[in-house]
Formats: sequence, C-alpha cells, structure tokens
Amino acid sequence: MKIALIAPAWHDPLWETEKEKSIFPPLNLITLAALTPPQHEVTILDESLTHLDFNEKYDLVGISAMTALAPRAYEIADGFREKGTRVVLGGMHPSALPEEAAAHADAVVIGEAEGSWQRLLNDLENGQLRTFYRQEERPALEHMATPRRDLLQRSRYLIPDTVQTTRGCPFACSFCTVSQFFGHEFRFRPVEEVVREVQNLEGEVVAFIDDNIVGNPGYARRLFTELARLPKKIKWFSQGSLNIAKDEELLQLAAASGCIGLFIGFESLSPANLQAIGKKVNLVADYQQAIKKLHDHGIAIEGAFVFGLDEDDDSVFERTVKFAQDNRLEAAQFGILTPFPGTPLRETLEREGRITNNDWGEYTISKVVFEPKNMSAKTLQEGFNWAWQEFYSLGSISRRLGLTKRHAAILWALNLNIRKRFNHFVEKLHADSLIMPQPSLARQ
Ligand code: B12
Ligand code: SF4
Repeated sequence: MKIALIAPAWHDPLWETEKEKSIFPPLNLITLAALTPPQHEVTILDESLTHLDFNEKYDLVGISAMTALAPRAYEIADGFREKGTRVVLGGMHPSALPEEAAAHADAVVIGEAEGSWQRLLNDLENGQLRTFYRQEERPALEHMATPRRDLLQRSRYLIPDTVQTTRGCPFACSFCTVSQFFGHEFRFRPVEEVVREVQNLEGEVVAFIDDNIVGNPGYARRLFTELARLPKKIKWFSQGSLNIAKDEELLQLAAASGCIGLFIGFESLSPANLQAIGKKVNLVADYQQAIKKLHDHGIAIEGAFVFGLDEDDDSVFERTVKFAQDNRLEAAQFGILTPFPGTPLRETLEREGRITNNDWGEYTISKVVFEPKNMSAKTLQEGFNWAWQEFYSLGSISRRLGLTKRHAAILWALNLNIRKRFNHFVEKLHADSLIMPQPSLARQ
C-alpha cells in the first residue's frame, strides 16, 4: 500500500515556524513508519513545511493530532476522504475523544500505536478495517523499531535528532495529558538500545523528548554513564524534575554526559497551587538552591510556569517573572492553564461549569478557555501577554544572560527567536481585536 503520514500545521503565531524550518521532526510519525511492514511505501508529510495535495492518491492516510491541532487534522481528514482516500486518526486528542475523531476518519487508533498499527494495516489489507483500535496492553519498550529518520528532510529541522527513552509518569498532575495517555507506570527502553540509537544519529545535538529524564534516578544514572562513555561526544537537553539537584552524583553524570539544558516544570510559586494540582515532586522552598546547583554544573534552565491556577490572583504575573529573572533562568515558558480533554482538571472545571470555550484550536496554552477563580479572564490573558513581553524584553534578556554565560551565543539566539515569535503573537491578538494592551501591567 501507499501510505502518507501527516503532521498537521500549526496556526498559532507563538508556535508556528517559518515555512523553511520547523523545530522538531514528528517523532510519532517516523515511529509509525518504523512499525510499518516493509512491503508498504510510506511518505511523511509535515504540513508546517510542505503543501498538502488532496488529489494525490494514497491507499491510506494517517494523521496525528494533539488537541490544538485537532481542527486542522479533521479538515485534512475530511479533504482526503472526499477524494475517496481512507483515513486513520491517532495521537493524544483522538485517543481522548475517539468518538469525535471517528466522525472524520475510517479508523481511530486509541493510545500507543505499537501493535494496533500493525493490526490495522493487516485488517485493511484483508478488507476488515474496524473503527477503533485500542492497545491491548501497554507496549514494552524493549527492541523498539528505530524511527525512520531517513524519511525526513533533515535540513529542515532546527533540532533533527529527537530520541525517546522512557514513557509514562508516576505522577498525576491534574492538568497533564501524559500520565493519562502513557500511564502512571514508568517504562524504560534498555540503556544499551538508547545508546546505540544515539551513536548512530547523524548529529551531535540530541533532544531527549522524555517528560522527565531523571524520573527514575537509577535508570538516569545508567543512561548518563553510558552516554558519557560514547566515542561521539554529544550535547543534549531534555525535560526533568528539580529533584536532580538533590543528587550530586546524578547532576555530575548529567553534565559529564553532555547535558546543556533542562526544561523544568516549576508550574507555580504557590505551595497551595502545587498541592492542588498534585505536583508532588516540586517543593517551592528548594527552587532557588536547586537552580543554583544546576547553573553551577553548566546546565541551562528553561522554566515552565502556569498562570490561572485557583490560588493565582493578579499579582502572580509580576511575582513569577521577577523570580525567573532574579534566578537568571536562561528561558521560560509561561502557559495559561488549559483543561485538555481526558484530564482530571477538565472533569473538575466541567463539574464547576467553568469551561467557556470548546474550540480545540484555541487550546494552545496561550488563550484563556475557562473562568479563572481569582481574576477575570481578561486579566489572565493580559497578565500572560505582559509576562512574556517583560521576560523577553531586551533589558531582561541581557540581565539574565549577559555575555559571559556558557553557550551565550546559542542562548541569545534562542531568546531573540522566542521574543520575535511572541511579538508576532501579540500583534496577531491585537489585529484580531481579541485583547487590548494593558499599560498598567507594563513596567517601563
Ligand atoms: C516534543 C514535544 C513537543 C515539541 C514537538 C512536537 C512535535 N512536532 O512532535 C514542541 C516543543 C514543538 C511541542 C510544542 C507543543 N506542545 Co508538545 N509535546 C512534546 C512531547 C514532550 C513529546 C512528543 C513526542 O514526540 N512523543 C513521542 C511519540 C512517540 O508519542 P506520541 O506523539 O504520543 O505518538 C504515539 C501515539 O500517540 C501514536 N500516534 C501519534 N500520532 C499518531 C497518528 C496515527 C495515524 C496513529 C495511527 C498513531 C499515532 O503513535 C505513537 C507511538 O505509539 C509531548 C509529551 C509526550 N510525552 O508525548 C508533549 C505534548 C504532546 N505537547 C503538548 C502541548 C500542549 C504542546 C503545545 C500546544 C504547548 C506547549 N508549549 O507545550 C505546543 C504545540 C506546538 C506544535 N506546533 O505542535 C501536550 C499535548 C496535550 C494535548 N492533549 O494536546 C503534551 C502531551 C505535553 C503535556 N504535558 O501535556 N511539543
Ligand atoms: S506534569 Fe510532568 S510530573 Fe506531572 S504528570 Fe505530567 S509529566 Fe508527570
């Protein structure tokens, strides 16, 4: 069969990239391609980089969708089905709302695709395609097929080499899709298989897209030790929790194996908020000390903060930005609390009648889609806009990075790129008259 696997394009100005380059390749689609038996011909179409031709003939089109991309995924699905092409939807959103997705597809893969995808292809060839394919048990991560990176246009990605080492998360933060989707049990790929994959990558900069690369310190220790022994010296970054700072040996191993940065979900400076969302790994009292330790080991930090939690009032923006600036975080991502389908947060807000917008295209974590408790939706949106503008103002970037920081050139480029994207986002908001600038929040 001739199969096209499609990653829908992003239309949020904060995330969309220029047509020439995208940040990361679609690891899910090249993973699916690797699961596809060799008699089939697979093409990867990343809509951020390429124009889709609905007249092209395929025996099957597979489309991936996280929530904010669902409306575009459905448009693409409808477009291909009108031409008589069979369509399968999969990924986080169709897995959370399979009935909704089934209205736009011939089949929906619910959950991880390992096993289900091969069954689906087999059924299709035998003329017995079913509507829903659900994994029977969570796939083991031993002997995973190596993602088909040969199907990508490598030069069109800023960071072409992405690798996943673990799936699942033992925590259950109320707003997060990950533990709902991948389960509460941490599953690991064998260290030697990960290291072999890394060794065979073309590049030397690797993004481990794990949700918490140090979630199991024993596994992380073994992984970092083996990465440090590789003949090829890599630089890597990932997501991780702050408890790494309490383990000096792990921190040293991370740095020695090439860790240059971690994306860390601080989420909130309010212990009551952290308690309410169930983020048990975070202890606010430890934040400052932990940041310093990571910095002392040459590890840059991109901090993630959520605005709009129930304990937040309009003072949260200035307090959070000041914390991130005072601690010289190399980058930060501020997000608006978003009730993704399938999460406990959504159930709570639905019960309380606080969901105000069900347009999935607005579930970008940069728009308010619910009624906050201690401020208006307008204040939340304006405070969010202000936080980004202030944190990425030129004065703030130079105070945080100076010229002496390790990897200063890369960090300046990253900050200026985010600044540009955010300014574009705010211009778009104003043009759409969604929001007016709020001078009272601006510092200068
Ligand atoms: C890397 C990453 C990114 C990268 C790259 C995204 C990309 N192009 O792939 C960047 C940084 C750009 C990013 C941005 C965003 N992300 Co993101 N991201 C991730 C992360 C950490 C890993 C994604 C990944 O590669 N997983 C590994 C693959 C193998 O897993 P998978 O995608 O689920 O695919 C499997 C199955 O779902 C299935 N499958 C998937 N697609 C399809 C399609 C078909 C046809 C079939 C049959 C099966 C199938 O098969 C795969 C193998 O089992 C996930 C968290 C996670 N653990 O997955 C969050 C995650 C997907 N992101 C999320 C969000 C919210 C975003 C943003 C909207 C906001 C943000 N700031 O994070 C933006 C959106 C921007 C954009 N343009 O897409 C949420 C999505 C929640 C939701 N319900 O939609 C997640 C789950 C994080 C979270 N904690 O909740 N993200
Ligand atoms: S936010 Fe992080 S720690 Fe919490 S459930 Fe999601 S992946 Fe796990």
